[in-house]
Amino acid sequence: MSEVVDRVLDVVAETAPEVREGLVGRREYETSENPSGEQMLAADRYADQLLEERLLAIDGVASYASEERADVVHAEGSSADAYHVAVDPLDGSSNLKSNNAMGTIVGVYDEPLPARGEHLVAGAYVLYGPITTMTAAVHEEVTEYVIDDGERRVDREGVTVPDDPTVYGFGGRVPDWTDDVERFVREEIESDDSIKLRYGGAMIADVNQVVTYGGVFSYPELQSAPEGKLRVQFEGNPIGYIIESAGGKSSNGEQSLLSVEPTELHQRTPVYVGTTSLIERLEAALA
Ligand code: AHM
Ligand code: MG
Repeated sequence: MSEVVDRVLDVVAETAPEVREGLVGRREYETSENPSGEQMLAADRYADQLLEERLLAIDGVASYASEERADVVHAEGSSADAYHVAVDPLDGSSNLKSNNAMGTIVGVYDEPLPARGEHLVAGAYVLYGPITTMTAAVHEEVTEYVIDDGERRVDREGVTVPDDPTVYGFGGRVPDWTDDVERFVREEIESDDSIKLRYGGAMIADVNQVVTYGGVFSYPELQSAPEGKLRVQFEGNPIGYIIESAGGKSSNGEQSLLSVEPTELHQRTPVYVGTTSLIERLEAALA
């Protein structure tokens, strides 16, 4: 297992500088939509193609699924105990227009997709910020790497989500929040003068603030979209796995994101992740 996971993380690190450099000149929208009905950028497609080709070439990877393609792509002749990789090639790509942060998300599952997050053996995200970093959870240990010239160099081992919440970011339009979500934000977060708003429109960048400072990131249930916006396989599960491995908590409002039973590859879910005590209070408020 470890060699395949290591190789996946190496390939993602090797590819990250190319994804980053490829952003230049790929800011325009394409005519086609992704399977979630969202417009794709040339940059989304470019990152997806690079990652598909390279991850499927790894001995021990049986299949590749991505937010940008309708169906799972299978490797030829892989063994029954091989792994299944789910990728959001360019998370937060609408930030490209305004030149703000974005990420790449990867989940390595030991079951064919769609699968519950409990079948993850590793989760990782690359953050294209001022520095390109990768945060990876393997064997429930979280490590932050700096990616330099396609190599990952350990920057911080044993990463944990701080116990004292400092930042929060909730997606969706406030008038579209449900009453329970709005009440929780008003009464339990905004009334606490040690917590401040941080919302940048790219989950990875916002989640990395929560991992760094403590707090909560959410794309919640909405009145117009009870399942929210983010997808179970590509976003909710890998981020839930990383946050839980770092001692935080993930939830769909009722239970751990990792326990959600998916019936469709592109299924959506409300996402609440962060400092354990805050997510526990949130689950109580939404119950
Ligand atoms: P994407 O994967 O298509 O980029 O969509 C997911 C992104 C998240 O990174 C982010 O949290 C959310 O969409 C932002 O949505 P909004 O623009 O509605 O705030
Ligand atoms: Mg995404």
